Amino acid sequence: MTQAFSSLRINADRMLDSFNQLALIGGTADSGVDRPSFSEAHLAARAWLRRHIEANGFEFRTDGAGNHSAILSCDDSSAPTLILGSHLDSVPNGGRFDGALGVMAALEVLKTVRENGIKLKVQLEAMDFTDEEGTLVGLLGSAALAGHLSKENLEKPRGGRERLLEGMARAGLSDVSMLSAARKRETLAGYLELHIEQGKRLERSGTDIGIVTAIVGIWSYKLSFIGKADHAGSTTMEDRRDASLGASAFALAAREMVMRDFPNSVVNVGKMDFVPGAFNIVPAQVDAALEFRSPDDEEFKRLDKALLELARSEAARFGLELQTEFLGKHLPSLMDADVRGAFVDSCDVLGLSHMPLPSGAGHDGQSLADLCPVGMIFVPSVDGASHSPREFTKWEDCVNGANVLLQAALRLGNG
Ligand code: HGY
Ligand code: MN
Ligand code: MN
Repeated sequence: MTQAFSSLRINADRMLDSFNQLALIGGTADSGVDRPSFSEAHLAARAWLRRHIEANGFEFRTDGAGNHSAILSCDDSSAPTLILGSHLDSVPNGGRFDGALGVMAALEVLKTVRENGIKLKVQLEAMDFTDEEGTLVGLLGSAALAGHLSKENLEKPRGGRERLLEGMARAGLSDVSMLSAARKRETLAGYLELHIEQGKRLERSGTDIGIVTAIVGIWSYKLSFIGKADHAGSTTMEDRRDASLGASAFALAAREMVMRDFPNSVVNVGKMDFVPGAFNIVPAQVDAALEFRSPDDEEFKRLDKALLELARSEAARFGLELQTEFLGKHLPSLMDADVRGAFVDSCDVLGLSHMPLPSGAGHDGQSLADLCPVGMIFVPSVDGASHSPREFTKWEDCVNGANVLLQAALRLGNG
């Protein structure tokens, strides 16, 4: 059956049209998007998606986590579901391809399968997962669907409990609904995602498609360096307990330590909030958003210990107190070998070059990897840019990725 459909292709113009419509929602002047989870722009994008799904004659579904999906049922109502998807939420002032391309390509696959009257042995579901980016929690919708979400995750989210409650209220969701979204593993046939690479390896090697081998794990903390507010003019330099010094020294030292001792890992201090935060007050407190990533569980434990020890020593160096708050973790996960094989076969049928790639970015697939077979493909990012309005992928590469997604879905959906 799949051989018969090897010449099938998605409708590139139709996908471009829906992609461009979506990119306007929360679009920024420099052709990026600003759609943080449950912001007005993100809610507008979700509403647009629902209208688009229903206008195209698909059954629309949503769950207690606010995941939105289009359903293309097969003849056997008891058959499991193959989910294709990604996410519509973005980082603040991000790019228009991260997540959105995967959702539009997933929908385009359902449209192409239906209009060609193809009968698979699985239900197909095109999915937009809630809060993939972690503005609120991170991989929120996929973790909820997988049954991995805990009350703790919701009580201590990395975006702050207040923001999460406000966001959920805007979307008509709650802790209770979030925790009700889990699906049974036997209902899932697998999960496939097309995503931009967000790095330079495909572009540098001139390769069309990256076939993801593994997705890194991600741990998050809030580190509070606590000193003493004082007059910025009349307090001598020796007398200051300046919280900014500990936070800044930690950020520099963490980078050096990871580059020296943890070559497979990365560390990021993505935000520092100064309190009280004024020109003429010695900073009393600096809250730092610490995130670190590794492909290896064992390395995480060593890295976690080393970073916290470093934070304590840098705080002590400047006479500061240190408070740490653990804000969750996502485990590293391996992609499924059979799914990777289906992607390889699909690239070969399409005459597209491909290479195996580990993912330094987190993705919803890592929530589902212990529940069902999961696989991802990447398409090249120009200059590796992402999480920035500079994010760009050539449309022919987007179309290549969507065709590989289609061919793999036909292979895996045909049992
Ligand atoms: O942060 C990430 O790795 C992904 O873009 N959510
Ligand atoms: Mn993404
Ligand atoms: Mn992202």
